[in-house]
Amino acid sequence: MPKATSDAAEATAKRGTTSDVVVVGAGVSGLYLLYRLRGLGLTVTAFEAGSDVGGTWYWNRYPGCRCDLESLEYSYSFASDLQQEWHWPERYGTQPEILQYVNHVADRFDLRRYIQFNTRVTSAVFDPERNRWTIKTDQDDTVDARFCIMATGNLSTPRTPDFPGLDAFQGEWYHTGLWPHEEVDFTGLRVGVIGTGSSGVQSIPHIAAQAKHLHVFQRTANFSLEARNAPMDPERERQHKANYPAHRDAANDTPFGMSGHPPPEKSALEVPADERNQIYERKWEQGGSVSFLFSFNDLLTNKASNDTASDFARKKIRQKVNNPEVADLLTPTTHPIGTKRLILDTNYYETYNRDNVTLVDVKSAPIEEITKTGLRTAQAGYELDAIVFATGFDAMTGAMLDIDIRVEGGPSLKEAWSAGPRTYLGLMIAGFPNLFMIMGPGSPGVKAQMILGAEQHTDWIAECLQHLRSRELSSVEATAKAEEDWVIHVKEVADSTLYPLANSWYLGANIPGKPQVFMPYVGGFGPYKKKCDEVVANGYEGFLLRP
Ligand code: NA7
Repeated sequence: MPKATSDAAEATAKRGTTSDVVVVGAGVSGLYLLYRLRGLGLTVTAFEAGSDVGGTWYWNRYPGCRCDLESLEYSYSFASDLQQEWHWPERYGTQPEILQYVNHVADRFDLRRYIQFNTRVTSAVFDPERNRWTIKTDQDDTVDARFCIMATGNLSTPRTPDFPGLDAFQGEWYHTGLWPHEEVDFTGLRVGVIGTGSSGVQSIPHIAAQAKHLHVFQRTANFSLEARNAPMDPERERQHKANYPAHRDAANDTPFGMSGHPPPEKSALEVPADERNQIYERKWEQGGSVSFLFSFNDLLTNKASNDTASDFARKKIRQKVNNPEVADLLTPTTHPIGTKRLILDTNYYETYNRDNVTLVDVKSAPIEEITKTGLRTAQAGYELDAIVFATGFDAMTGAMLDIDIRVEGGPSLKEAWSAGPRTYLGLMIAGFPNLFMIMGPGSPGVKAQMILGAEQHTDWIAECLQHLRSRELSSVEATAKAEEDWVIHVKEVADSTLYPLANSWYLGANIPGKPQVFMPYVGGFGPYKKKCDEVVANGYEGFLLRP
């Protein structure tokens, strides 16, 4: 692995220097920002809490961790040579492969030199007199910058529920989102996994294969489809690469930012049951969540249509799980399919047919405490040598709210967002000039292919900074009216879908006390991108540009 920390960047920041831009985070968004903004001749300082690049792919090292979007899509489009030369060995990238790719990008474009690693930004304060941000870190750096860009990620603040007793637990415990860099060996151990979202579902088959016994503590049964991962088909790769620009263009015009899935034209209720099931069966065989949800055009907007897809997926679960009581528990009943992140798995349900795996329902009998030797639910005690928290993240707002962001003499971001996040386009916040977000709440964010989203936001910001520079303007800020209208629009669009029917992290429902506001924009990546482009064409409509 190349040397992570750039001495030059560290020395520069410690001096209390100035920079045109400070970027917070060196995941896939932060790296492209560095590439793009350095290309404009701007000085950029980036801070990263981890010891290396990668963001999500740096932190989430749990066994079985893999992207749920196909690698040929989930990759950067900005450099033609890069996308032609990089070979993805499998249909879906594993965490180590994606991390290797992100490292390759950092080296190939010589981006490490601008990043100070092992450094967490603690505050960002804007001085309206000087139109500049002062950014401070936990390593005593102070940087004075014209612009601050939060590339802090949507799922980057891991959350461990505050069960009493964890401090006294005598075994080892882990969070999937903060996994150790060294391999964790569960051989011969009694292990408990808490949580059955993507991280739990991906890791459970791997942990079960090692552990002496695995208890899975499930609160909500989720829908999971077979990923049907496989080695990359060379012909598929050749064809995709031969048409890469067309694939990327097409992706820009789709709801999820993914090419190769023609939008369905029919409602699920327009076709007879036999034909409908054949379509689901075909999509099921293909694998992949976008493909399945694109079986019909109303699966995420019409409950009766969705019921047909949900029932199909429920039947599949029952076919795979031998014990009918366990199958019952694993069958989702609380939300329509697709309204929580649809999971892709390999051998998840089959894992419950193993003798060394026990499913525990912690909805009917919640976990009450972690004991010295395991945990106790309202019903029983469990002896465990290791506990894995696959309990998710303070999504979309957690990382930004962990930083003390404020304007001198004005409210802090915490105050501005006390009733839930408010943004214009998920790019800027009224009252916080020259502060940008990459895929903030109110943008498609997690609901689209994230690398495409990162590129689209970065390109938009880069153009905006160029616009300011060419007109000798020094600040840009979302107007309160534009923000208010956008917040209303994001809510209206969400309310026209089935998404709000699920207690999901899209809504903040997984964090006790978090305001429940539907955070991603679900009007589709294509329409969202068009809106961002129109705003520019109309002279930065909804933004105040100041000399
Ligand atoms: P998720 O999807 O938020 O899943 C977290 C899981 O942990 C979920 O099953 C939760 O149940 C469960 N959980 C959380 N708190 C508790 C408590 N207190 N007791 C029992 N169970 C609990 O996080 P992931 O890391 O799996 O995935 C996040 C995203 O990463 C994923 O959507 C992909 O986009 C990639 P709940 O459903 O809240 O009842």
